[in-house]
Amino acid sequence: MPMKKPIPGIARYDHPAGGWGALRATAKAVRTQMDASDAALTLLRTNKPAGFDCPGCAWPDKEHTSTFQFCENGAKAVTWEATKRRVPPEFFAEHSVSDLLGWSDHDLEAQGRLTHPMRYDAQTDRYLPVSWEEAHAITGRILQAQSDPNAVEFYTSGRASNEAAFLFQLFAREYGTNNFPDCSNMCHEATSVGLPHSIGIGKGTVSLKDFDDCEMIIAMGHNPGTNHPRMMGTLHEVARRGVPIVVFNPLKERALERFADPQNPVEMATFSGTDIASTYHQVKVGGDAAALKGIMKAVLEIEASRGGALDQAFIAEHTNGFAALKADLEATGWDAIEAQSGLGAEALRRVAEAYVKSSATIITYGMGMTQHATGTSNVQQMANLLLMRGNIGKPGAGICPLRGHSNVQGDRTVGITEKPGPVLLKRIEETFGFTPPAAHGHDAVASVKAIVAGTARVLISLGGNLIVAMPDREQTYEAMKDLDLTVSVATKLNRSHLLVGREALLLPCLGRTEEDLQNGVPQVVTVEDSMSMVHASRGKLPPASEHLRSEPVIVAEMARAALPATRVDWAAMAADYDLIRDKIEAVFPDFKDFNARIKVPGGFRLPLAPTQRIWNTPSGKAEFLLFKGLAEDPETTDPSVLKLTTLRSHDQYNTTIYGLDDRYRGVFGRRDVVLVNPEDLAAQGIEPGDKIEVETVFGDGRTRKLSGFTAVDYNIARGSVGAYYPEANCLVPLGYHDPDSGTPAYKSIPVRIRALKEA
Ligand SMILES: Nc1nc2c(c(=O)[nH]1)N[C@H]1C(S)=C(S)[C@@H](COP(=O)(O)OP(=O)(O)OC[C@H]3O[C@@H](n4cnc5c(=O)[nH]c(N)nc54)[C@H](O)[C@@H]3O)O[C@H]1N2
Ligand SMILES: Nc1nc2c(c(=O)[nH]1)N[C@H]1C(S)=C(S)[C@@H](COP(=O)(O)OP(=O)(O)OC[C@H]3O[C@@H](n4cnc5c(=O)[nH]c(N)nc54)[C@H](O)[C@@H]3O)O[C@H]1N2
Ligand SMILES: [Mo]
Repeated sequence: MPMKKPIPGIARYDHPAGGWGALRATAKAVRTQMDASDAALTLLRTNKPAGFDCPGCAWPDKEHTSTFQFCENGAKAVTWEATKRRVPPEFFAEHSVSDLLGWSDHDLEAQGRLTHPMRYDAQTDRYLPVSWEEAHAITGRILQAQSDPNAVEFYTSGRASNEAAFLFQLFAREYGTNNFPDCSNMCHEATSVGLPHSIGIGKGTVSLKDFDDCEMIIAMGHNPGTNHPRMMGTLHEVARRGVPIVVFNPLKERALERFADPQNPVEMATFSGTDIASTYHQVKVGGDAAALKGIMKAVLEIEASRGGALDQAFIAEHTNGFAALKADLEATGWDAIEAQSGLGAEALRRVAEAYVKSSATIITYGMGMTQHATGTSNVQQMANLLLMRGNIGKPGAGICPLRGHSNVQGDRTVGITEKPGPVLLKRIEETFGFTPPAAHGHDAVASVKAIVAGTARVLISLGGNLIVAMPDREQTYEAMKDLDLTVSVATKLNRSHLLVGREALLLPCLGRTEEDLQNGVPQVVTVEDSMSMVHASRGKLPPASEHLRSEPVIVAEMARAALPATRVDWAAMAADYDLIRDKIEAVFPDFKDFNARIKVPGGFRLPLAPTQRIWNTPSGKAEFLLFKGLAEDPETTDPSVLKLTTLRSHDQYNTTIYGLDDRYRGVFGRRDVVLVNPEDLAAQGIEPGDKIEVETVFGDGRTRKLSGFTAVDYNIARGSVGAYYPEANCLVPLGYHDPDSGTPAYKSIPVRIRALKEA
């Protein structure tokens, strides 16, 4: 066999994930990459309950002690915020906005923390310092000048605390709009929209305790070794109990194969690890619905042949729609299931055998399931499978979406929703004495479409990097220039801040790690994790600059400036966050005794009716919901069309790029790669290491290309290719999204690849 030519930066990673590699990487990141402040280092070293909620992920904390020392990506998230580096006004004096637009995402954020409020000056093409008062006066003036409140978009990124998010939605609603584009719209909206129809609530139903009691886990479309590192401790324990963990993922993700727990002295001393997945199914990108339908069909076969596979009593008492599901599954052929999922009928039947043996199963899932044109139905198919055996509302069982940002779930809970229901509107009116708008507003896709169409005039962003996170930047970058105003509340500089409107304000805020004093009194904020636990978070570190203000204060001051006739006592709430929480409780009764209950370490759990087998659906029952056919994307008979999925590397947090390695996938020092199955490479006449062009096949008359990336032969399902987000976002059409949840189909874009001719 001819020797394979090496590809620069591409190697194999054969060690277990975690282990010494993670400890070494943590040490390196903290010391060199991040330039962490001394105070942050002390905090990480002590490994005591840190007081603030880790901004890294939304997985709950077991004893409520954040063990950053052992969580590589938690430590990175903290030190990235608690860096010594600063971006003062002198930085902006030196670099024009046009210059900075030429920098990489990594370089922009790596400059450090923003220190002063800044205002864009078109004459010099620079951000210049501005006082807080003047900045808010500009916002106030421009908002008051709008003839239609629906021309303003209020974007929330999921790091915002409950308190900041609650004030933000109050501001927007008193101003007169429900335009709430939200990072959730790019993330778990399919869960928020899909699960209420199935089980009556748009959230997960399991608690950490259920992982102690479960007899099987089905893990679909998530990569916890990188994105939910604290979950690895849980999976490691479950695997060591001998519980089957069945994985569905087009890529072989190292941490799902084998993991060494840095807190396990034996594994560390012996350089060993634990197998996590009991079986690993490399489903095709966009083949999960077919795989789920296959498993359900096989459960029905078992029921027909020997009985005992279905929980008949549960189905009869608690559900609707089973007969229709059964008829649909019986009418679905195995050949089609195999073709669409890329998995064999026998493999899916084995999953069904294991599933009917388990009396308590949890399904965990992430973006691999939601970011599809059928994201909402995909989520509902997982609920169907669970309902067949009564796996909701009993110990050790349930559905477990892995949320993204550390408070994305909480932001939704406290009112960030573009489609407010009558109860929410009534309670806001009763509590604050103004009538909030009832008409539905914009989600993320609708807001970006409105920016492109020119009907949106103002974008106010509470954190995040909206325009880089969203699809189709060729259209959106240009459209931003025409806005009357962009306001960005942020900790660090990113590209969205450089896409300035006619007026642009960059407002630096405290991060979660930093002490928040109001009138000398330390304030706490609250967050809700993936398992509906609400708890307090209290920053400890000294603020990065004396000019920073907290997010609740910034929102309250903006609101006061924009709403001269306001009914809300913004100043009082900004001075004492207990008062914000009193109002949250008044609007959302589930937060009863809010201030008292967050004093208990670990906080409290919001009520989850399905855990009591109470179904808040119109029928009062859980619903089996059909997925029509098997295809998640428009069907094509052209074998040269592949499905591109966009991925996070191990060294990034969404659009924040910490570094250029993706250690577990064996990619080092670069991100300009496209991961392709070797047979697909051969079929297209491409050699591993060739420079290629990727082109979207969408048929809306636009050309979307990514050129010059290197093809890497990779262990990925046939017909599927992978590339990193956000680089690949230029290939995602803004118009290609789940119609129910508005989630862009970031995880299955039809593309063609071809080798570029050597120049
Ligand atoms: N360190 C770190 N932590 C993070 C983040 C981060 O960027 N960095 N981001 C946070 C946020 S906002 C979120 S939403 C979460 C994201 O956490 P994840 O949901 O884990 O997100 P992704 O990395 O996008 O990829 C998910 C996995 O889906 C697989 N996949 C891709 N396409 C398909 C498919 O069609 N079917 C199936 N079954 N699998 C597929 C990919 O191979 C990958 O393993 O993590 C949060 N935590
Ligand atoms: N192709 C593709 N695109 C995707 C995805 C994908 O998988 N593939 N994933 C989608 C998902 S799941 C998500 S959640 C979105 C993420 O979209 P966003 O949430 O909009 O993006 P982030 O990259 O998390 O935002 C990073 C910025 O947040 C700011 N920031 C950090 N901490 C704080 C803070 O404490 N307060 C404030 N005010 N600002 C802060 C910093 O300025 C930083 O630059 O991207 C989506 N886009
Ligand atoms: Mo997310």
